[in-house]
Amino acid sequence: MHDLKPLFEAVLNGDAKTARTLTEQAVAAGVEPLKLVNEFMVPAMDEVGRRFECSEYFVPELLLSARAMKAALELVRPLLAQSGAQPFARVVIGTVKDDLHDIGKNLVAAMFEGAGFEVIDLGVNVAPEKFIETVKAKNANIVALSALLTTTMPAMKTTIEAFKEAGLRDKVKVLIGGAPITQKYADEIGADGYGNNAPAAVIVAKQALAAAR
Ligand code: B12
Repeated sequence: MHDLKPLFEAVLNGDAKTARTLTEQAVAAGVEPLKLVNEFMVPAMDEVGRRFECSEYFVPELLLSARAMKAALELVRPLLAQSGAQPFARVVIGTVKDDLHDIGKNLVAAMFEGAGFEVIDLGVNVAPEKFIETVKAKNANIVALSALLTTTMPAMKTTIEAFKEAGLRDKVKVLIGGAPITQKYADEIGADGYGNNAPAAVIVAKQALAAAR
């Protein structure tokens, strides 16, 4: 049996090269891709989240682990798609209109992927219409909006309003985040959830989905 603890450690330590190599080797040795994700990569990101929560890890470590996770997932994702494994849920994520900050958003996207969500990342400066179009086309259940500027925060409200006008507000859970965002703001604009870091994004997404079921 292949010893896969080093894969867990490579993701936890943010060693993308080793994470990729070990994943390649495990796949070649016939280890089931879903097992790699569920038993080694996701637990590693859970541990990263735990360390972040108790200030043992900070943003640089989070970014490195997220990058290692992405490097390993890139190899596994096509295999998972082939095996017909259903994603936990589908998230459309993007930084709102006129905002070009994407470091936090990328981290949130990687964390969602790590937690088994299918992620459609629209990038930065995303107009409300683009979110709507993509949610429709992909039948997504979650929209995750990121904003880092006080001047672009209102675009979150505009996006939620646009979902209402399109008659789609009941079909998706809208989560928001970014440095200037607060729970109070989320409540004010009628978002379904707010998280102040990437692991929290996954937790609020799961809570929002559970509340809808
Ligand atoms: C890096 C950076 C840039 C880079 C962005 C590079 C990139 N590819 O992202 C560059 C240089 C391009 C940039 C440009 C500008 N920036 Co800037 N930037 C920053 C800086 C230093 C760090 C942001 C960052 O990446 N943080 C690290 C990440 C990991 O944290 P995060 O984004 O907050 O994300 C975490 C959480 O918020 C949460 N989260 C994020 N998104 C989401 C989404 C959901 C759904 C959930 C649940 C959670 C969640 O999870 C993440 C992970 O933990 C901040 C300062 C700061 N301390 O925030 C200023 C800052 C945001 N920028 C600022 C400004 C003013 C600008 C400019 C206007 C500067 C200028 N005059 O040109 C431009 C605007 C460009 C534009 N139109 O967007 C101001 C904003 C002030 C304000 N109150 O609005 C800040 C606060 C700096 C300051 N103190 O003045 N910037």
